[in-house]
Amino acid sequence: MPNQAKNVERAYRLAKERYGQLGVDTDRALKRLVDVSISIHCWQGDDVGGFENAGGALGDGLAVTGNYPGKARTPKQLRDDFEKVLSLLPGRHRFNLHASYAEMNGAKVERDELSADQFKNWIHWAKANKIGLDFNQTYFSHPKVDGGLTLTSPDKAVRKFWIEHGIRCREIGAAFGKALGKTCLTNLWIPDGMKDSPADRKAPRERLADALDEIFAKKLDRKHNVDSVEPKLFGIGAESYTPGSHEFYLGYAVSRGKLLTLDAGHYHPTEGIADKISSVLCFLPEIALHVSRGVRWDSDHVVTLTDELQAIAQEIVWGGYLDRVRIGLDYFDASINRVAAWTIGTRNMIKALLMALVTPVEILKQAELDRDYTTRLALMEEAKTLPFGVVWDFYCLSEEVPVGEHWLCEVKRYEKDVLSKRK
Ligand code: RNT
Ligand code: ZN
Repeated sequence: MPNQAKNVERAYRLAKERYGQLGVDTDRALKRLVDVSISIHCWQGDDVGGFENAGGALGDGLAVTGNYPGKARTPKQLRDDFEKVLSLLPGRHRFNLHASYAEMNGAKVERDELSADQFKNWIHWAKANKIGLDFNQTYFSHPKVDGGLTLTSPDKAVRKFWIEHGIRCREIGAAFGKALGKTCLTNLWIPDGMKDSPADRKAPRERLADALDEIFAKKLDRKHNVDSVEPKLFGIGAESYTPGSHEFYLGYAVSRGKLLTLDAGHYHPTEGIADKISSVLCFLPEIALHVSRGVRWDSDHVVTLTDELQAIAQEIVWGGYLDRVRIGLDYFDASINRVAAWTIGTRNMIKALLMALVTPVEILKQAELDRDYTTRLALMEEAKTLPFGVVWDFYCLSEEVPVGEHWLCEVKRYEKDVLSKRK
């Protein structure tokens, strides 16, 4: 190990010099990066199961495939697994909970009656680990989902139940923010849609807008909680119509002062979210992201270091938007070790941000202003083979987390000692 550290440091000195020739200060890039918190989704740890009822198949537009052993079955196990993940990540990150991760402690509380009481262990744990919490209403995996409909249901009683749930969750979010001194993002996504062509596209959208207005009626201190709405194109069983579409929620967010959550899997298969970032940030002070990887559809594969991921990171960094984009992850793969799935995806997100931070973008932007598109393209391509990996290794070393593939040994050991013993 000491040898490895020495080598990484030596390589870093050379890399720093190389980047310096292009006007990039790698030390400064790392200082910026360490302040970026990724909101890591709890649901990778247990296949979006939650703790309201034991097990329970998913549905309502969501599908998890795979049965790798060792998934977290209790809140304590999920917390232990996530602590393991945190120990493998440079930087300080957040945990993103869903309402279905409430802890009932023997007294079942319905979703329209939830309060911070059911989340006190989460708050306590977050405080002890000095991490922030984010939150989500859970509008799926529940008997009150009315044939795939929640806030858009024509049944008033169904809508009322889910409106109340929305209200309760915002209050829980505010309690998180207040207790932890870190603003909570409460993100609202509903599965509502139609399998086949609807006769009325208008009424469900009008019902949704009204329901949202009721949910958001109470003003909360923006220091404690901010709200976001998450559009989608289609889901399994909702292939023909989604009332909560991109245009719907963009209009809603702009007119009501809400954040918009761009999920990388929620658009047409060849449509990325990177180009949407600077567009919507012309009109919204802040947005949220669900960084994901769709393979042929919104399949929520583990985030890998794709061109799309790099494009997202470039837009955030090169646009100077690091303070206006709440970066969150959203994927779930049950076919591999779940602690590894979390670690791979999050390390990739951080890597992509670092890559963007050490690109000589000022030179690229100047070439563009000079209409010298030849230089822009040439340098963009050369930048791809700069010694980025060395800077990444040095970052992990200085953050005292495993360098390179060494994190995998720790996950394998954890699997052997802990995960494989779970029944
Ligand atoms: C579904 C949305 C939503 C969920 C989570 C579990 O398509 O992306 O964000 O994945 O709420
Ligand atoms: Zn999402």
